[in-house]
Amino acid sequence: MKCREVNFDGLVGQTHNYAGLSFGNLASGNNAGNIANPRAAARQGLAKMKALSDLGLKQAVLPPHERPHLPTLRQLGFQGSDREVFESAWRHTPELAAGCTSAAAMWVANAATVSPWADTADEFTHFTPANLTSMFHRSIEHETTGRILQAIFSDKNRYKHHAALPAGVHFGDEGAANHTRFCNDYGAPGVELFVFGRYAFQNNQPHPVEFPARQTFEASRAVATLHQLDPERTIFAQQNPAVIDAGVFHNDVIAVGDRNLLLYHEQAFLNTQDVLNEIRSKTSDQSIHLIEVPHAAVSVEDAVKSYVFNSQLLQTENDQTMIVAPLECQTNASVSAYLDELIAQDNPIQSVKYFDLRQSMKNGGGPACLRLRVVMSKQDIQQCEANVFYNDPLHDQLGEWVDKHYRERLSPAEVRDPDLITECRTALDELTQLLNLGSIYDFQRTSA
Ligand code: SUG
Repeated sequence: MKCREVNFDGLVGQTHNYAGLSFGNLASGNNAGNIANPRAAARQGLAKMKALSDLGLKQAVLPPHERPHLPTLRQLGFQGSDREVFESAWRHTPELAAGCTSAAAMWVANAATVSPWADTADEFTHFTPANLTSMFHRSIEHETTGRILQAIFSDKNRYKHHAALPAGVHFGDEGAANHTRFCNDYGAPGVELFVFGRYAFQNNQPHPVEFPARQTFEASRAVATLHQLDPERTIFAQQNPAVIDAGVFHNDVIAVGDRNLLLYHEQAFLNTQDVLNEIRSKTSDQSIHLIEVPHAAVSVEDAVKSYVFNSQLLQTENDQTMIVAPLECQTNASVSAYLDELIAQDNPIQSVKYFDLRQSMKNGGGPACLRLRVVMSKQDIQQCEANVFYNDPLHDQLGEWVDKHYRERLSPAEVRDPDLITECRTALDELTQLLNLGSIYDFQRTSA
C-alpha cells in the first residue's frame, strides 16, 4: 500500500508569550519576559506549512488549545465568573495563571506518540497522548489533545486511541519528541526507537543532575507495550545525561531520523556504540544511514543554540532528502559550514531549506517541535472528515482567521488581560467549524 507520512503542524495559539516556564529549556529561560507577537508566530508557522505543501509534501494542521484554561484554575480552587477566576489566579498564584495561559500545545511533537499499523500486532495505528507531567503548563494538554486526535482519526477500524499514561514521576512522557521510526517505506514494517532521559525505578542509574529528564524509560516501555510493538523491532536508548544538563531537554534537540536515516550528535546517547549496534542489527532489512555529527564540527552548545537537530528530514518528490532547518542555523558559522559540507557529501541529504520560526524558537521550539508525523494511506486521507489537510484555500482561510483574531503583541502584563478569554473562545469556535472538528474544547462542551 502506498503511504505518505503526513506532517501535522501545530497552529500557534493566541496567547503565545514568553513566560519562562520550562526549566531546562534554555531558550524559554533566556527569553522570559520578552514581548511576543502571536500573530507573527502563527504566520511563521503557516508559511512553513504552505512552503512544504507547495513542495508536494503532505501537510496538515492541528488546532491550538483553549487558553487561558479556566477549568484547570477552577480545579485548583478559584471560584466566581471566568473573569474573576482568571484575575484572582493572577493575583494569588501567578505561576499557575501563567501555566494555564501558555500556548505551549503548539509544539505538537510532544502531543503524542504514534505507531503506524505496519508496526503493531493488531494492525491498528495507535496514538498515546503524552502526559507531559514534567511541566505543569504542559501537563494540562493531554485531554484536549486526545479529543483532537480522535476527531481527526475517527475511523474505529483503523485507529486506536489510548489515554495518556498515569501522571506522576514514574511515567513522564513527552511523546514523539523522543521517538523515531526507521523504515524502507512508510507503509512497510518499521523499527521504533524510544529515547529516554532516566530510569524512574532505579535511582542508581546515570541521570542528569541540573535539569529534569522529562522522559522516563518506564514511560517509553509502557507506550511500546500499549502500541503492541514487536520487541525485536523496538529499541530503547538512554540519552546522555550530560547533554540534558547542557539544555537538550528532548532527544529531538540532538538527533533526527526519517525512514532509513539518522542524523545524531556524537554525544546524543549514553553507550553510543551499543545503541548504534542495536539500530544496525534490528534494521538489517533496511539500508540504514547513520550520520554522526562530531562535537568538533558542531558543539552541543551550538546544537542547542541553532536547533540544527530540530530540523525535519523530508523526502522531496525526486526521492531526495531535504533538511528543513531554522534560520538560526544559517547564522551560526559552525552549523552552516557543517550543513554545507553535509549536503556536499555522499548521503541522502541533498538540500537545506531555512525557515524563520523565530517566535517559536525563542521558546525552544524549532521546525521538528512544531510537527507530529502520522503515516496515512491515500484512502485514510480521503476518508478523513476533518478539513485539516493543507491547500491554498485552507492557507488563505487560516491566514485571514489569524489576522482577525490574533494580537500583534503580548507582554507579560498584557497576558493577564481577561479579555483573552472571550477572544480565544470566539476564535476557536470559528476554527472548529473551519476545520470541521466538532466540539473539542471544554468551553464548547459544558452547558452554560
Ligand atoms: O516544552 N517550550 C516548550 C518547547 C517544546 C519543544 N518541543 C520539542 N523539542 N519537541 C517546552 O519546553 C516554553 C513556554 C514558556 O516558557 O513560555 C515551552 O513550553
